[in-house]
Amino acid sequence: MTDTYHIPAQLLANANRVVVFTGAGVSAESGIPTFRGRLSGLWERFEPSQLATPDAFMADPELVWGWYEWRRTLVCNAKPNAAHIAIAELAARVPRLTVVTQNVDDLHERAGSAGVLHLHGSLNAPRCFDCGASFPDAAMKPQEPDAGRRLAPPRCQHCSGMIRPGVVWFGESLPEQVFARAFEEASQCDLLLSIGTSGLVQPAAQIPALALAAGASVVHINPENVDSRMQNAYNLTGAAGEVMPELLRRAFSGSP
Ligand code: BV8
Ligand code: ZN
Repeated sequence: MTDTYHIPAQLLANANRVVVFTGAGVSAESGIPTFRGRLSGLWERFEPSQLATPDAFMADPELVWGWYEWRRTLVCNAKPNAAHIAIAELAARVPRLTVVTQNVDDLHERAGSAGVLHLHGSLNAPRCFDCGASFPDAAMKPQEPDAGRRLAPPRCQHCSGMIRPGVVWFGESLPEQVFARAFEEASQCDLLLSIGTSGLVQPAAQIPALALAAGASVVHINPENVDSRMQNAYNLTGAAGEVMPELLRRAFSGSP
């Protein structure tokens, strides 16, 4: 039985510039539902187009705001898991580490990662739909988690516009600088760890392929097998909370 960790651990031990690219799967073991999980997909009860678009918010602000507040409450009550912690530890093990996430939770930061690039924004950065003024998080009181609870969004104290979640909705462009920086790091890295993503949402999904095309190796960490027939692409099949600590142990055991 080939030891699937052997090459990924060697690549990690010798890497200079590492990019960690995460999706909803890295937060699954913290109890945050993924988008397409068979059991608890966030979309189970709603279609993306029904909730994660500006039109959906304008059509039914209370449904959309209530759904995001439910998700924000889940995240407030959740804890970073072993994968988030291993990724934070990795920063001290390699010369250069960049964490790029599609997730809107702050579990990477709460595990100790710094400078996380949030391609799709954050649940903790609400802003006025009309004038864009940011809305202090403290003013938002997450309700007890209830996916279907309708909640009227707060109003902006500058222009009384509706406050919206600080996330990137479908049909909205990604934050320019963040996206450019993520692409830059992916095209310059030796190794990209792609953790817990189905790779369906564009343009974020291009990032692992960009790294491969630029000559990096890519390791997919996912309980489901990701198609890695490409040269220099590897699979570590399993839950991130188990695989990541094991990968670091194999790569750095014996080093101080
Ligand atoms: C844009 C924030 C243009 C909000 C999100 C073709 C057809 C139709 C539409 C399009 C198209 N190409 C592009 C588009 C548009 C669209 C798109 O990609 N649609 C998809 C559905 C096809 N893209 C956009 O609209 C983007 N903007 O293109 O703008 C433009 C240009 C100029 C000017 C104006 C506009 C914006 C996309 C951003 C959408 N916002 N999130 C919110 O969170 O509510 S997307 C959201 O879904 C996430 O952020 C993430 O990106 C995505 C979910 O994907 P994953 O993270 O991968 O999660 P998923 O559940 O799918 O998978 C989980 C994985 O984890 C699985 O593989 C599972 O096996 C694994 N897993 C489970 N447990 C574990 C695990 N892994 C490890 N350990 C475990 N324990
Ligand atoms: Zn305003």
